[in-house]
Amino acid sequence: MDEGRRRILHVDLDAFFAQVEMLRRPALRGQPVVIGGVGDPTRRGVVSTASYEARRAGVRSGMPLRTAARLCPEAVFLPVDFAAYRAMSARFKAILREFSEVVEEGGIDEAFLDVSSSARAPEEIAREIRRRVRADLGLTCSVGVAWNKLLAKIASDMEKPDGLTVIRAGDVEARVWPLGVRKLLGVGPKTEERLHAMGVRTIGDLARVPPGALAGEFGPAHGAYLARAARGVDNSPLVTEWEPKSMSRETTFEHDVADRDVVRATLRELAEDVAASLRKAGYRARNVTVKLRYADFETHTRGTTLPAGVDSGEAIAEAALRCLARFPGARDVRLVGVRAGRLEPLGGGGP
Ligand code: TTP
Ligand code: MG
Repeated sequence: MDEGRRRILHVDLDAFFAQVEMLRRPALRGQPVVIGGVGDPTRRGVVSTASYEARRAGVRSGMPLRTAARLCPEAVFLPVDFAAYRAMSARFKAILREFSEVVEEGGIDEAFLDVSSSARAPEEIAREIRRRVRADLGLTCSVGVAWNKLLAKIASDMEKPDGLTVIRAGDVEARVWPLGVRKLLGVGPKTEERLHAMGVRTIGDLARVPPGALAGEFGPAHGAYLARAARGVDNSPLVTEWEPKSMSRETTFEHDVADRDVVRATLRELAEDVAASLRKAGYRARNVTVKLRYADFETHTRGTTLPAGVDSGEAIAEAALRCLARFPGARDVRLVGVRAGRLEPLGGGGP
């Protein structure tokens, strides 16, 4: 490895909720297991996660439980037990903190560690973390090692489950460029769609687009970010305090939009993304706010407070659509955003 002195690890538990359930029910090991909602595929709810056996049948996080049952009828369905996952997450994070003082908690089952100041090789630290997580918690994780967060996160995903992947200087072209653009931090479904429309499918394709063209398409800040990210360049520091106040998504339309049906459909998609982030981090939101920026850049928000915390795309979309109805109509919209606020942690602390 090279590119300066930074040594960053990204550690991510494999099929986290499913592994916790398998610890309690060893008979489930090796079986297709789907965690989500109340654990009944005939009732409403989406897949939180699925064991790798169920993934082989096409089951994915975020799809309706009903769809999962159709794809994988033999799967065992279980309800989400957030208190158990949160307790396991705390033990996992405590292990990681033994290996570095600089830890960024990326979510319930993942973290970045800066091990630059350690005398030991980062691969060796990664191996020991994997041993400890297995011995103390009975869980497998995947670890990525690189010289920045962007590449460490890509690396941890490359050989899942139970993988250890090191990206070294000179590896970016051969190992990162063939991957789809969606693997880059900050490339969501909207950006991916726009890149596909430009004929850019892999990270390598993106690296070959002149940075000026990306700035023209995505604006100077995001364009420059994409150009650097495609080359594996990322100097962002670890963020060591992590307690979110809100989670939000927004998108700028390629052309200003007058049609409220288009704005509504976009709000629904953004609400789904926000809801997935909430569920992943283990929060419910008591407040939903919609932001509209008009063609003349004037920006307004409308928010609503909910009687109880929500974390489903449907509930957030419904609140967002009620907010949308309170904006004066008939103006061209340039940007739309959804924010979930007043977050309440699940399973401890919250209701
Ligand atoms: P991930 O790390 O994205 O997924 P995973 O650990 O289940 O599988 P892997 O890392 O091996 O690909 O998310 C961690 C947990 O967060 C996951 O077990 C369940 C929860 N989660 C949701 O509840 N909803 C979601 O949409 C996602 C992506 C995750
Ligand atoms: Mg995981």
